[in-house]
Amino acid sequence: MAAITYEHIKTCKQSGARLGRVHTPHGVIETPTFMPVGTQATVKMMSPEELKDMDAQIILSNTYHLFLRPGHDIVREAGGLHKFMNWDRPILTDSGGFQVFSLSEMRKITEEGVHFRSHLNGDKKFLSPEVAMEVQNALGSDIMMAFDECPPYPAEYDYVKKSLERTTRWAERCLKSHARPHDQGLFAIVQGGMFEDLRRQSAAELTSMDFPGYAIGGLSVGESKQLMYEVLDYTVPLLPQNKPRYLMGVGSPDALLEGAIRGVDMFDCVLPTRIARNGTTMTSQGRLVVRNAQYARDFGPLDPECGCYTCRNYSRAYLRHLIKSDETFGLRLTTYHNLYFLLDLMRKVRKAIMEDRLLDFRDEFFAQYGLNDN
Ligand code: PRF
Ligand code: ZN
Repeated sequence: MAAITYEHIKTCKQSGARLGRVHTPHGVIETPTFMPVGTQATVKMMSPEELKDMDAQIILSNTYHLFLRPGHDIVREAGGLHKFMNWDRPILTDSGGFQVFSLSEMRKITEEGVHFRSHLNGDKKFLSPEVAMEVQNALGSDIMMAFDECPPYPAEYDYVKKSLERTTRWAERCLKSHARPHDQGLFAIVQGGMFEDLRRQSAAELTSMDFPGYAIGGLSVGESKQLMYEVLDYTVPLLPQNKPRYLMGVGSPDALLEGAIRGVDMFDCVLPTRIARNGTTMTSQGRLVVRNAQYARDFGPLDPECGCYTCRNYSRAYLRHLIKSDETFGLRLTTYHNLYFLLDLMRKVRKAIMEDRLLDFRDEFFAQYGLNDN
């Protein structure tokens, strides 16, 4: 039995979105799903109990960060990432291919891999397909990502073509050096920038190899939402029907809806947790900056339509006070709410797919939330 399998439940007759289940060694994920990000082996501000309480089904963590600190040998010695961080549900780990480009300095990319300096202390480091597999095998994540290159945006056609061809060769090396295919599923990452023929080439090369799932990388890198949706329009249909599809680094409510409508099953993004830590919240009426003076005497809940712990127990005025006073409890409460909001949105998406009404649901959602969110 493969480590990761996709069970298709139904396709929304109105939108074409998929309702499914991804089976993993640590349990089942109902899709479409949103994955909270726990870069440093913790979802910032949240305990595993709180994540379970809001019904997070899977979280994401990062090879790049855990490789640099504390080091994958320590996580292996702890008995793997699940035990280390006390999270017994599924974990997906990104490969470091993206983070090394966004975080490290003086990186040098060669066919062999990427030489870079740690953003923590300047130490010389090296990541390659083989190292990314060794680290993720040590972490023991349920879903591992292939080591890829995410080209910047905009980028020249010739650069993007050479880059995706290297990403294909790296994916082959990942498959070869993956030591635990029986209990860890390795997903490939389709690149190709904003060029249709290059997305086609990348998808063809990667789907000719047998990965248990496929991700779409290289999006949400500065292009417009409209362009991202166009790329999804032609890229998602290139992916196998019988395997999970994951859109990397995308998590605004509008993109979750538009992605699901186009047949994406999994999403992750730091957006809800990051904005929560500066006092910005997502509500059924759109974004709300609870720090703002206008909420000083607002004793109602953050979002009257939300059933989360924060909204059931605390007022906007109290949240504003905590955040203005630099009390971390305030950031825990806004983080809890934002994650709950997106997980709840995905529950509603799954229900709408079940009822063949996801396009109607999208229109109803936007009528309240407003367009042009980022
Ligand atoms: N590749 C990897 N991780 C990623 C991306 C990618 O292209 C993105 C793009 N938005 C986010 N995270 N490995
Ligand atoms: Zn809430």
